Amino acid sequence: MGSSDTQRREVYEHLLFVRRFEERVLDAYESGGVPELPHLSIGQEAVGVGATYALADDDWIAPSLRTRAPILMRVPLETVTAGMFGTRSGPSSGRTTQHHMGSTEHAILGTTGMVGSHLNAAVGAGLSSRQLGIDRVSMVFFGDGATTRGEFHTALNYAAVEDLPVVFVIENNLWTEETPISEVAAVDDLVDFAGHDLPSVIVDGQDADEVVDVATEAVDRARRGDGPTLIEAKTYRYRPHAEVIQERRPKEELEKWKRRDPVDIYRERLLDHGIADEEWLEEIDESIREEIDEAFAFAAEDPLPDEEAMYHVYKDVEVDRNGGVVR
Ligand SMILES: Cc1ncc(C[n+]2csc(CCOP(=O)(O)OP(=O)(O)O)c2C)c(N)n1
Ligand SMILES: [Mg+2]
Repeated sequence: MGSSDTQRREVYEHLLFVRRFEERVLDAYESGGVPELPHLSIGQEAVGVGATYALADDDWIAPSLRTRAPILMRVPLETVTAGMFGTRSGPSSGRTTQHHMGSTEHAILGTTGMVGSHLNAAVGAGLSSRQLGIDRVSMVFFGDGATTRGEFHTALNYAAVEDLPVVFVIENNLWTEETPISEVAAVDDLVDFAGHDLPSVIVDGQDADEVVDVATEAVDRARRGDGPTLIEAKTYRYRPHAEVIQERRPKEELEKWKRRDPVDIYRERLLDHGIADEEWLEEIDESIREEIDEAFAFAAEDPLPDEEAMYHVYKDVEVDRNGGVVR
């Protein structure tokens, strides 16, 4: 990565922030306090952080259900945290959690519960940039599972035919829920779905510098008007698909990937290159933990949405204000 020491420290801060936030979410979930079911990205942070780092603030991002990094890098922490608790300061004032959230203000396209459904929305954002003559690249993150869906192939094809400014980022964590992607994809490397006319690249998704480099090249290409790129980041999640799902992946596989932890890799690099010292690393960790604690404390006090928030969403609304249960 051809960037300055300051930029590298920034990348590390983002990596650690996402890690600490999700650890805190897991902790809160396990102690019974999060209404939203966590689908954690712990282990995959370098993909979201590195690729988002390559974008300008107003470039569009369409995250997958698991991509937390861009949301945490762009949206105020209190909004995201309140979203998990379904309180009034969350996205849409408590009508939705943060799981599929979008925010026009932060150039984040909301996704839906349907795997792959956001790919064509991201291509549409790229098309609108081109039609309007504005310089806004569109980057879409999705899991390996989405590459078996029709939406992926429609999106790739249309973006390639029209040379749209879109960057496709596959977060290939090798599993689609409890199925190994190798059993359901007709190619070994998912970039092979790109065919001949669409540039594609495989990247080590555990190394944020490498992700920044390939994403920067793809974003530059999109900005020049040379069209889309497909990036396949090989990565792994440390947690089960969602916290209610029993872990069935081989223990040795998980242990192997943990030895290439994205936060550890980056921390060691900063130390080896004299970009940071232990004291700075500890200070950053402490201030991140404090910031997250404050956001959780904020959400704990944040009121539930007004009953009116549920009008035109559910029929015959009844809100139990003590438990916040909507019947
Ligand atoms: C069309 C569709 N089929 C099935 C599901 C249920 N489902 C939710 S997430 C998921 C797995 C997605 O796997 P992948 O795309 O690899 O993303 P990852 O969870 O690994 O990040 C499935 C099957 C769904 N939401 N939508
Ligand atoms: Mg997957």
